[in-house]
Amino acid sequence: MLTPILLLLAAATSTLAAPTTHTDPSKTTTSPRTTHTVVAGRPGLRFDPENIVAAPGSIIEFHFLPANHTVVEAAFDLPCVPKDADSFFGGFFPVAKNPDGGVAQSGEVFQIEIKDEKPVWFYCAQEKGRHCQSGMVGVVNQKVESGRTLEVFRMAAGGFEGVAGMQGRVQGGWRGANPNPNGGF
Ligand SMILES: [Cu+2]
Repeated sequence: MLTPILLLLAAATSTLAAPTTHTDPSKTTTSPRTTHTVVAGRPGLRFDPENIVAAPGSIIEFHFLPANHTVVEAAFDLPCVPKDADSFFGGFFPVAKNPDGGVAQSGEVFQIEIKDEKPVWFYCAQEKGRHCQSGMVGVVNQKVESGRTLEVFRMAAGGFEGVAGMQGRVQGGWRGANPNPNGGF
């Protein structure tokens, strides 16, 4: 009578263990770390997704569509200016529209690493069209229970006077050739 019980236990154990080894190949690149793709410039002046949950150690990879977007780190209380002198800034990414009507994106991406579980706020510093005020903002790891949410940040951005980039210096991340041209598309 003992043997069937042991077999059942073995079967149950292997079933439980299986999900822990599962990885989603669509969320990885050549790096073993998780990479979250964010597309800047979908119609409506948005980052997509704009509300990201990312574990420490993972990478956020920004892809850029026409016309000329960027990404800058902000503080929650000042939505459309750099957080400080060390804010990440990807530079601007001018991209021409695809004459065939298909999706065009920059040949370069900007990656940041998520170092801890603190919220990371960001915006587009394109002044033509007032992208930040128009709602082109986003967050990694917002804490909803704190009341400091993406919607509050977006509302503050809408009434913010002025917008600033980082004067052409790319910093706080890696900008280079797009390793994942189909990411997010
Ligand atoms: Cu923009």
